[in-house]
Amino acid sequence: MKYSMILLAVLTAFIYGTVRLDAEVEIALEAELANEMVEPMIIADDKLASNGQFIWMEGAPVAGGGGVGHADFIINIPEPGDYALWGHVIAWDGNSDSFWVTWQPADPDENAQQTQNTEFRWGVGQGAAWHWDRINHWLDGGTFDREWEFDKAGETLLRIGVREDATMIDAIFATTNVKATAPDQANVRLPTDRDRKIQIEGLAVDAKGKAATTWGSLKRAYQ
Ligand SMILES: [Ca+2]
Ligand SMILES: [Ca+2]
Repeated sequence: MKYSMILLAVLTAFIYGTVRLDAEVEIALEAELANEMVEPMIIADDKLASNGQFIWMEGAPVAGGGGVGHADFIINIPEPGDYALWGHVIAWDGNSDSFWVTWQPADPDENAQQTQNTEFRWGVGQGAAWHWDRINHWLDGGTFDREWEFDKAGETLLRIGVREDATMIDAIFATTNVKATAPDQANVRLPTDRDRKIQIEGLAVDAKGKAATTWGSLKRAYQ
């Protein structure tokens, strides 16, 4: 009896330790594999981008412009919890360094391009080469990293909306590591072949097992 208790304690510690090691959910997405895109958000080529492509509203840096078009991503999160997002981006200057970001159902079904709600305004870290930037909200009183709380596992809808043209996004990384403020700490990665396969096929596989998907009206309209 005593030994079995010890064994149970050791096993529990082992399992707990193993679970803790694998605790963070990490999902890597290609921007250009969005479930739906609305122009003038479009796909463009760049040899230096992951998978050779990125998305943007085409435009000249320095100049203004933007405010219309978006990309939608259905992200199937495997467990409830708090999530952070990182974007692999280029932002040339102060006129080309922002997007609107909503992630339902943690965020409401709100069209930030219409409401101009700064809660959903992402001030993208500037840089003329591809780099990671944690998605923040750029409030009038300062810029703060965002976190999204989901009550249950399942489908979520991430929308990246154009705010300023010429801002470029190549890839997105979602993680339950909300503490990390630097890309290395967050273990960010560009999508692998496997990530892309999951992104392309995941929805179809899931849809077979369900009567309807929450955002079933979304199609891969641009393909
Ligand atoms: Ca611009
Ligand atoms: Ca890409």
